[in-house]
This record gives sequence, structure tokens and C-alpha cells, in this order.
Amino acid sequence: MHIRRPRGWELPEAAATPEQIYLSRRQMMGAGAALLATATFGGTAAAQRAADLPDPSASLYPAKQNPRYTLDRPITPEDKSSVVNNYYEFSYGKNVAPSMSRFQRRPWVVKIDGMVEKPQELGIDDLLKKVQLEERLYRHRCVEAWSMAVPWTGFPLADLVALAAPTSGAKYLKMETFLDPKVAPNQRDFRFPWPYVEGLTLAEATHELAFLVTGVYGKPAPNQYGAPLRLVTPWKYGFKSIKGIVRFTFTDKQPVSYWEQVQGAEYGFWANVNPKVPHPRWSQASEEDLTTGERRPTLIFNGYGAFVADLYKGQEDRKIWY
Ligand SMILES: Nc1nc2c(c(=O)[nH]1)N[C@H]1C(S)=C(S)[C@@H](COP(=O)(O)O)O[C@H]1N2
Ligand SMILES: [Mo]
Repeated sequence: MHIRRPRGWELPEAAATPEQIYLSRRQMMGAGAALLATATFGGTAAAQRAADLPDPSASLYPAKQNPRYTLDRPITPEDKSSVVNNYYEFSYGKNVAPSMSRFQRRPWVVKIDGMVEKPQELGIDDLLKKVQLEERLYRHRCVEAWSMAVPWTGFPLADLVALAAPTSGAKYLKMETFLDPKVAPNQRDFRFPWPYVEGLTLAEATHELAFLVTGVYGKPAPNQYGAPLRLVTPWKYGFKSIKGIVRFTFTDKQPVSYWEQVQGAEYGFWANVNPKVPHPRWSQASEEDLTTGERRPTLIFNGYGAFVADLYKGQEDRKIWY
């Protein structure tokens, strides 16, 4: 009899079947009941213990605020921004944190590969020793037309690019979210192309605004913000700001991002904020401010035109807006 070796999430059944049925099927395939019990219930207890441990990077916070990045609006209070999140791996709704009980922020290994002189794998705490954390106040604009203003803590993406030392042929940086359906239930949903992927040109990735975020509100980021490592590109729609990053690949091919794979006609590679270029299904002229609940006009490049317009000089009538 041919018994297919279980390869976890890679089994098509795992993607298509609710966990309960999937587990009993694996049981029939010969996996020991005791082993299964350890894998499921033991794993949950371990996750709980890990979640209860203090974050090993806590002493790095709060970091000094960089005064170069100022806001034209009040900071969104944490009790508002922490319950309106997008993190499709865990929930298709906005209150994501309750679905993250199995998520563990350590151990967290980041892989740097592709067209680089220094391919490497390093733990997040080793990475944190190689960079200098700072706080930055940034506006955030979701393509769904809501916005907030957040005190992120992190370090320039350019610093990670420098650690990698890309070769001269590298033109793009591709980033990937972790893949573990035991932790992120929606990664069993075969309708979506997991893992979440995003990409930037190298010019964008080394631009001073591109920020790798590890913290928020002066402390290590709560899980729903994309801990322990997420991107923030404040001049672009929020879906570019990939969460839970485990891999950075330097390449000469333009990466096809997650949303581009799902719905390429509506969500492209560039995704630069422009109030005059509507989404195919709604206007982008204004946005709902999460802080006040009021609508405010959307700004070109989300207000960062003075910083980034040079990146796109002469291309303004091309497809850089979606
Ligand atoms: N891995 C991953 N990253 C993601 C998303 C996601 O679903 N999965 N959603 C994106 C979208 S659409 C937005 S608006 C921001 C939301 O970030 P916030 O929850 O910190 O506001 O995360 C982005 N990064
Ligand atoms: Mo978004």
C-alpha cells in the first residue's frame, strides 16, 4: 500500500480540510495517537509558555525618536490601532489578536539569500545586535481607505540590505512571511497563495523611509502588528507593509506579491498612494482616520512626496499607482 509521507501543510488535504478531519485522517495513515497528542495539545501548552515569557528584546525599548519624521495629525491611540488590523493568515476580520494564541515570536530565524555576497541565516536577537533601533512617527494608509498614525520602532531596511551586500545584478528585494498553518489557521485556506510575499525595487528598499519594524508604542510590537519583524513603507498602500517576515531574497526579477497573485487587476506591485487614482471599486480621494473616525483628504504619496517623488521621476503617468 502506498502511504504518502505526511509533509504537514504541503498535503493538499491539510489545506482543504478542517483540522479535526485532517488529524483523524493522519491517524488512519498510521501516525501514533500519542505523537499526535504531543503535537497538538503539547504544542499549545508550549506556545502558551512562550507567550508568557518576557520578550528578550524588551530592554531595547523605548528607542530614541528620530525628529526627521513628523506628523500632521495626532498619533492613533493604541487601544484603537491594536484592534483594527489586517493579518489574513490569522483572520479575515479586523480584530486579529484573539486568533493569534498559537503564535510564538521566538525562536525567529531570518534568512537572507539570492543575489548577495553575504547569504546568511540569523536569529532576530542577533539581527537586533547589528542595528540601531529608533522610533519614527509615520502615517499609514490602507488601500481600503482607512488610515492611522503610528509610533513605530525599528531600523532602516537599508541597514539589512547593507548586511546582505547585494551583487550588482540584484534589482529587487522579495520578502516572505512565515508559513506554518498549525500557527496561522488561514494558511490552510487553499484559495490564497501562501506565504504572503511582497517586493520592492532596490532603490525603494534602500530609500530612507523604508523601515523594518520591531516595536510600536515604545515596546516590542504586539503580535497583531506583525512581530517580531515587519516592513513599513509609509508612502505606499498598507498591503506592501508585510508582517512576520522570515526571508529576504535579492533577485533580478520583479517579485509577484501576494495581492497581485490574488487580484492583479486591483493590487499591483507599485501601490503608491494617489488620491486621484481610484481603486477599480472605490475612490481613494479621502480616507477614514482611525483616530477620530472622521474623513480626511488623502495626500499624494500619503504625504511623503517630498521624500519619494524622485524615485519615480518621469514615470508619473505609468503604472506606478497600483
Ligand atoms: N503577512 C501579512 N502582512 C500584511 C497583511 C497580511 O494580511 N499578512 N496585511 C497588510 C495590510 S492590507 C495592511 S493595511 C497592514 C496592516 O498593518 P496593521 O495591522 O499594523 O495596521 O499590514 C499589511 N501586512
Ligand atoms: Mo491594507
